[in-house]
Amino acid sequence: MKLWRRVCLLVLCAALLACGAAAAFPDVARGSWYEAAVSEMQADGLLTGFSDGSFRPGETVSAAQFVTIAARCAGLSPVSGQSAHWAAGTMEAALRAGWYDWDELPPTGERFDRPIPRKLAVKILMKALLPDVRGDYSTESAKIRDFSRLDGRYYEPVLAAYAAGVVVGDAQGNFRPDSGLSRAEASVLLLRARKLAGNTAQPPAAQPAVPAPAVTVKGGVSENGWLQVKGTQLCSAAGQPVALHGMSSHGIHWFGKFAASQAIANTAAYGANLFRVAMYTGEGGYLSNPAAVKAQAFATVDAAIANDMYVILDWHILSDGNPRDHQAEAVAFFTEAAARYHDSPAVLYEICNEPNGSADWTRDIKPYAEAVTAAIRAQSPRSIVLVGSSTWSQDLHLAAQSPLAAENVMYTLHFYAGTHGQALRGRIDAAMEAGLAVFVSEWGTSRADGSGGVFLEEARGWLDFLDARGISWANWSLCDKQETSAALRPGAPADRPWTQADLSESGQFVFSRF
Ligand code: DCB
Repeated sequence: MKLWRRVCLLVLCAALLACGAAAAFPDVARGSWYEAAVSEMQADGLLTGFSDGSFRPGETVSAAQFVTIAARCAGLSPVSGQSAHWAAGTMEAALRAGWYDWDELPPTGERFDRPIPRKLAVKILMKALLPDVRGDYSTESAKIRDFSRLDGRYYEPVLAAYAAGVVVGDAQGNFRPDSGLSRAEASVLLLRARKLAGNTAQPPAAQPAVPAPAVTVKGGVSENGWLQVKGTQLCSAAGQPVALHGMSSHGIHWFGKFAASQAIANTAAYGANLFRVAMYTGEGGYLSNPAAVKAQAFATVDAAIANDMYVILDWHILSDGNPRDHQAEAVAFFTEAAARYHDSPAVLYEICNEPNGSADWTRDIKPYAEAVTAAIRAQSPRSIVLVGSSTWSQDLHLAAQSPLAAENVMYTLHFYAGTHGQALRGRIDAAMEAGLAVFVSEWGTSRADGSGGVFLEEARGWLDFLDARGISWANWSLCDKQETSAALRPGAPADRPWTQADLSESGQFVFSRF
């Protein structure tokens, strides 16, 4: 070959490589459970993301998106479609290939942009990639705690998917056939199926390479409705176990801009279904300036509701360590709040952030909690009430010895990964054993003073522990303060969506766990 031809060829190769190596999606968190799957699929040209360069891992995948990616994985080419929808050709090809029936996704397209239910997604991916796998009815159905909710039409593909190890269920062992799935989950599932399909030497029951997402996005208020406590578990109105994951604000009277609509919407976009409104009572907060701080707290609650999130209204006692000192103010405040939100299933009431100092469970906190819970229930009988304990909400064992005689009450445990470990986890297990429902309404990746570290290994251990128990959590805190627990880097904007570069080391880790 002549030299100039070789040079041209080299230049051409370099150009092709440059095009092939697409930039990583800025909203795919490094180290997250889905990162490896998304990058591999992206590298293979199976995922393209949105025109603004984002991948939107927490967004619910639509039927058209799911079928399109499955078609790419299976090498199915589009034919001419029956509607003007962007995916009509691929949908028609999938329909003809028998991946789904016309009544499941009518070719007229009206359901193409709706969330695809998990049962249908699994049917499609099994038909597309692993059509010969079968699962034994009694072996596989025993693995699925909510098998009775699955319509018989989907038995075959779902049992096959469990047998192949493509689907493993959530932390409670549920399949949730009628829920949607996130784009991140869809990528992980499709990649697993694709790998199994391409490697017949691998035994079908092999462990999936990427760990299953534990309880993460479990839908917002419109999906789950009025929450209820059943035994020790927080459940949806329909009685399904639910986990809420989200951020706590810092003190709203200090960091109000990160407790306003755009910041809350940004957090929801990463997959959070919970926001905690930390309304300090002392330190210049509500007790110093009730009208303004209350108005701000309600505006924050409203913004969270507008994003379909559950929202904790937190009476953030801290320097005022004994809740009994301001019981009358708390009763008045929660009476007004519960009257205002009595018809909203979104609002949970955290009535004393962290009692400390000499505050005593039996003498102070329990009677306070009884009075405030009664005031809330007089306005809003079904609302969930979260109760703290002494030693900055670490004395769960004392609450367990003498819990409140009321339904839909949960007990908070707060931890900081650089300070607290096995001893507090042991208290959670003992409290659950005693029948208490536990809610981690505040935790940090730092030490207990909000700085130091970050302690991501410890935090990972803690979250895995919580996930395995279906325990909900809110992370401290959504602000750009110069402290390691802050989820945003100093100077991060509050008036536009965030990129990875706006998130601190803690924020990147925490957001990847929504
Ligand atoms: C809790 C509080 C929360 C506090 C964080 C981190 O307090 F609920 O308000 O947040 O944990 O300490 C910090 C902020 C700082 C701020 C400071 C005072 O991050 O920016 O300056 O509040 O408003 C705890 C929790 C546990 C323990 C101690 C505290 N503990 N504490 O285990 O010793 O002392 O505030």
